[in-house]
Amino acid sequence: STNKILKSGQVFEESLQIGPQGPKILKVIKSNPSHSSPLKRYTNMLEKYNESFASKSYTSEEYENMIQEDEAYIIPGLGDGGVAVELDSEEAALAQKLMKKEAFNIILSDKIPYNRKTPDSRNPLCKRRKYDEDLPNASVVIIFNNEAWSPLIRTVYSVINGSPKHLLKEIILVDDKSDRAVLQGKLEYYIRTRFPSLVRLVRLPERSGLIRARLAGARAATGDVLIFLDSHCEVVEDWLRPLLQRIKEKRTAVLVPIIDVIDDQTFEYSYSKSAPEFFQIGGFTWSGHFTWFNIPPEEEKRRQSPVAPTRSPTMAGGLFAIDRNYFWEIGSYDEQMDVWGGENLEMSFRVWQCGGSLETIPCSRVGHIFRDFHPYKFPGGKDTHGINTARLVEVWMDSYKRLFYMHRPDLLNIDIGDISDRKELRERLKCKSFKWYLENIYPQKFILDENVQAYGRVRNNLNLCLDHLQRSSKSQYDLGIYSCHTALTASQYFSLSKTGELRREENCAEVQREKSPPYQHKVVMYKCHGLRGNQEWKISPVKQMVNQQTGLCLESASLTSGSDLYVAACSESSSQQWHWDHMLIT
Ligand code: UD2
Ligand code: MN
Repeated sequence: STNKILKSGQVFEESLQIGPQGPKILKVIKSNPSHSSPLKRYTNMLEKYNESFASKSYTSEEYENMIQEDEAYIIPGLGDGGVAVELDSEEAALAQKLMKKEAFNIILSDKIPYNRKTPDSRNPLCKRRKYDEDLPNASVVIIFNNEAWSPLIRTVYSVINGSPKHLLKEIILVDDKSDRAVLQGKLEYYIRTRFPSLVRLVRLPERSGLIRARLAGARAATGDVLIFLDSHCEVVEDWLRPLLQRIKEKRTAVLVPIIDVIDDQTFEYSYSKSAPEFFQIGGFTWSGHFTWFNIPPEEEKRRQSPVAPTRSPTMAGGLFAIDRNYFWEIGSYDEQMDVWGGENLEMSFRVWQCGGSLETIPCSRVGHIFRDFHPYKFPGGKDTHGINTARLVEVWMDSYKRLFYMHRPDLLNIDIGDISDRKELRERLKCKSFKWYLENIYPQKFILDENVQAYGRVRNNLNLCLDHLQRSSKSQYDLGIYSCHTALTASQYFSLSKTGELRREENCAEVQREKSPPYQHKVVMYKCHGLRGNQEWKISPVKQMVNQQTGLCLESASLTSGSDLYVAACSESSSQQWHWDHMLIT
């Protein structure tokens, strides 16, 4: 499914990102012997999963007992320092079943202390940074819909324990109308007894989606700076001051911490121990998804220090800091976006195009549990990511929307609601064009049909076209041929760049010799390296596509639709002649 956010290091569509992984320390954990039947609790939880959503109220005493019972499962010291934990086999099997409902290991989460210590994942240079005494204070807004108990409570403890008292004005929990029983009276009781005054709970009268939930949190907030977090995060030492310091210096800077990965199975707090300076910044795909990419050399140079604010074209969306007044001035959010998805690119484009900046603050780090699916419902089963994205594309991307709709022609015939308010906002703020954004903020972004020699379908005389054959979600895949589609669609859309790359958005065609007889030369799509060599191609006068390193020609040796593509010794055969839909340079 493309309906999820990937962790830095995962492959999205055609983009391959490799994040160095720290060593894994596994600790096998037995059930807590002091407790009567730990397995029974989770078997019950699994069997009565639906019942746990029925709301029912209890007395304070009963809530207190439930909380004490939760605490009896906690194993002191477990997962401390962010080490990975493995459950014993019976519990692990049960955890796998619960994983299908919760999208993370809830049994383990329940056993790990709410206030476990996170490792110091920061660049050592961060310890030498100095911050002003006098910084703006923060309201931390944590929104949730049916979040499991222990990750939510751990997020709250982590923020409280990890932030200087005088800088944390309040924590605002926004319940986006969860129907889980534990998030009703028990949560209210917990907040009242465990953190009175500091934590406020805002309940939404109807399911509003994360965008409107964050707006409700922002309206309730009173601090100088808004910091939004997902409901399954843990902060790292001194995460807050670097964000506040930068906003003090630049009011229009919207900031993101480095987002570390909390493993959904082992709860390992993972980051690169060998390269603490390594992190990635945000990009996007023309299909409208967020991606990660490495800091380009120009930005490395501009920022001067590896711990200085690092400009990022987009943000993942869940974790960011913004001056509270600036949040409203710059257009807060598109209130008509539903449930999940798209708001992060909308805010990213808007902030840049309307005069602000988006920056990663390397000394601020926060861990997040990346889940493989959403453990909550999408009302009406709507593709909210698609619809929300179409809304932002219409408002912010000008004519570049053509590239989005090429991927999503289905969205051209769907009601995306009224966008006139957002267009007015863009007028009022006198925002710059998307072309300006691409040229100045994201010049690395490959534009499929601009500054290229040719683009479109690449067709031979048998009406077979180059085609990714639906293999493009892999980081590396064999290129194929398929009957040409009647319209230009994503799977057959190729470009020949100015530097001779035969490419798609992120991946370039290169030649690899097979390891077994008959040792043919296969055409493989691989991450573009920009160094020409095996990825350089030229169109010959007789319309061959010649690989510059091997001198071999693109050849549809097998004539059937759906087969792989090879290069072979160049000949004048018609199987080596390729016609591009659009030739810009002849
Ligand atoms: C990422 C972001 C997320 C959001 C999303 C794009 C990170 C780490 N996370 O997806 O914050 O920007 O991309 O839209 O960058 N929630 C509600 N109501 C809903 C749905 C969700 O309150 O109807 C809450 C949910 O409980 C969670 C937060 O919104 O706290 C984000 O949801 P998610 O964790 O499912 O999103 P994620 O991390 O996959
Ligand atoms: Mn999340």
